[in-house]
Amino acid sequence: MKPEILVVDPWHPATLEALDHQFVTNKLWLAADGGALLAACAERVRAIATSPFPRVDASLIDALPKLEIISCFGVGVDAIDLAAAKRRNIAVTNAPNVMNDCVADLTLGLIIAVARRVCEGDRFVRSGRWLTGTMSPTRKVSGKRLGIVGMGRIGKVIARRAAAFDMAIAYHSRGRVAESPFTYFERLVDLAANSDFLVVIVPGGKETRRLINEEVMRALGPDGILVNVARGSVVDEQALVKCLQEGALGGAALDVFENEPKVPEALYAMENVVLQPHVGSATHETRTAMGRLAIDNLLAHFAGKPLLTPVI
Ligand code: 8YV
Repeated sequence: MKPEILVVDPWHPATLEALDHQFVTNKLWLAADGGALLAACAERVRAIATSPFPRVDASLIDALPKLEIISCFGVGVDAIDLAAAKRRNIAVTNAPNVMNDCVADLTLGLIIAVARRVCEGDRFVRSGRWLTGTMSPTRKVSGKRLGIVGMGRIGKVIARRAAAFDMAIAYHSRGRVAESPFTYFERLVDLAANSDFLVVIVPGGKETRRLINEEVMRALGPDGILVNVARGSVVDEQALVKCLQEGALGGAALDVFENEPKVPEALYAMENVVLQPHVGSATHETRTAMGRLAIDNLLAHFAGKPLLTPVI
């Protein structure tokens, strides 16, 4: 008999198909009455399949008495109440590593896009403005100072790519990373003051909430560029808007926002800002690999084998 699971939100389509094949699936986001669906399947559901976006809180976990495992289609588990899961001895898995390349690729793309004003150049051509003028010069990327906030799995891959652009790389992390060849700044504000680009790639959650505050942005300065590919919660969005409006910060490239998919409207009109709809991992190749890993964790659990990528 196939195990019965609750799928909270729509995963990548091919992965959803594979889930349907391997499990009896209850799709919460499709239910007109979510509460009724939960009540109907609660006694049978042994796993939750979720992504980093919907909240898997204590009330959802506690509504499922037979729950054994939560598998997350993504690396960030800040939306899952890990303490509630732990209390019931429920396993939680995520999908790390397989997205490192794509998130790092997009990060370098965003650095170039914002510094070289790639999106603005595209708008310049499409609107016919090139016919009557030339775009003003932009800013060089190669050889500049890159500050990385979070020298974890993805931070390291970003650094590798940036090294090919002859960038001077420094970082701030919870602690110095053993054997890292890059300059370590104990204080984030000092890293910001010594960076042309500041890339944010730390996990979300309480510990990193609004880590990038007004002081950090002012230290980065009027020529500095902030790139956030982590979580919207890590940046104080109001302070960001204010610093950009005042010219205290030179520009920003943002793949994530505090209240996704809502983006502060003030950012829409700023030419020195590049906006993306949280697509760091959103390539066919990476989403397929993430789906495989998320499903393999479920299959390992139900086969009584060790989990591939356990969080707790
Ligand atoms: C999402 C992400 O997983 O992995 C994360 O933490 O934020 C993304 O890669 C992805 O958008 C699918 O929900």
